[in-house]
Amino acid sequence: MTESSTRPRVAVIAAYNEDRFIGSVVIKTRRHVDHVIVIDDGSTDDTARVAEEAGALVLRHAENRGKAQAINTGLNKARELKARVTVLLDADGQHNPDEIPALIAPILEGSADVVVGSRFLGVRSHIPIWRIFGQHALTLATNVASGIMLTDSQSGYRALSNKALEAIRFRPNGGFSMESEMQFLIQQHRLAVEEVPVRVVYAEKPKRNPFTHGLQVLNGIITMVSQNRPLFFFGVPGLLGLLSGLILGLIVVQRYHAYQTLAVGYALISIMLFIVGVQTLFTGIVLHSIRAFLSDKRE
Ligand SMILES: Nc1nc2c(ncn2[C@@H]2O[C@H](COP(=O)(O)OP(=O)(O)OP(=O)(O)O)[C@@H](O)[C@H]2O)c(=O)[nH]1
Ligand SMILES: [Mg+2]
Repeated sequence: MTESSTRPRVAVIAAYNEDRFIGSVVIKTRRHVDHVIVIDDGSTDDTARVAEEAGALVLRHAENRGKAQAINTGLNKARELKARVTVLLDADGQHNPDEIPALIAPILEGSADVVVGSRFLGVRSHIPIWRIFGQHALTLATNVASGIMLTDSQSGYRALSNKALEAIRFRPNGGFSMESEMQFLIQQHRLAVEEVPVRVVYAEKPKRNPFTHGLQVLNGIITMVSQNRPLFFFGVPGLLGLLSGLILGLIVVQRYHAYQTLAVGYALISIMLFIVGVQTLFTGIVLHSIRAFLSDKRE
């Protein structure tokens, strides 16, 4: 037997006030992995006790620190256990643990570092239409911003190889944009990603306002793209501003030749667009160089 095949399969479940579901989720998950780690994130109900009684290793945050921090705590433990494969799934029963074997297969076969359980790949779940719309909007934003194309950027059902486990650490204040953040980390660390179809259950009403939640994720994506891909974030609008300034300037010159009158207003707008465009583009180039310099120093 090779050393890697004896390493454990670990599941990491972030849970916040999920005592109604966590017991059955842990029991069903234990059928497919060697260790189930539940991070109780300052729940005010019986989540920790139920999870422990169901056979999970429970780590507790004294107060609520958000999903990203909870998953970081769980991944630290998975690293300590030298996990061969780490599965992330939700505590509220929306993910079916019996799909774990299919989810981890590409990792055990060595073809992927990250496997995302996609709700929009072949298998149809009963998902409310407004949710599908919101999910696709966030996926489009995440795909364009990160450069990694997935059909479901927001799925919390994922599996990580040992290499991905070493690379993935979420920003402490990432909150609910951690799924999008993982897509940036996949790009940054050149991890091989695959998607596997999963079926989800939305039996209950959403716990948080989906609109506010969507905006929080979008805010996270904007922060990440400005930090991780400054050339894209500043360069594209800068180039657009610069080009529209140039085009408007050419129109002003053409009209001056035709009518011998200077369209002063348009001329000023064209100069302003040009200057702002050049400045934004240079901001992108400078930040990109600083980022490249810092990452060279880190290596
Ligand atoms: N650690 C931690 N986990 C959380 C927190 N809020 C939610 N979770 C967990 O993260 C997972 C996903 O959260 P949900 O609230 O179900 O998010 P969702 O599935 O997008 O939305 P719903 O349709 O409302 O279920 C669940 O396992 C929750 O228990 C939190 O503040 N801290
Ligand atoms: Mg949920």
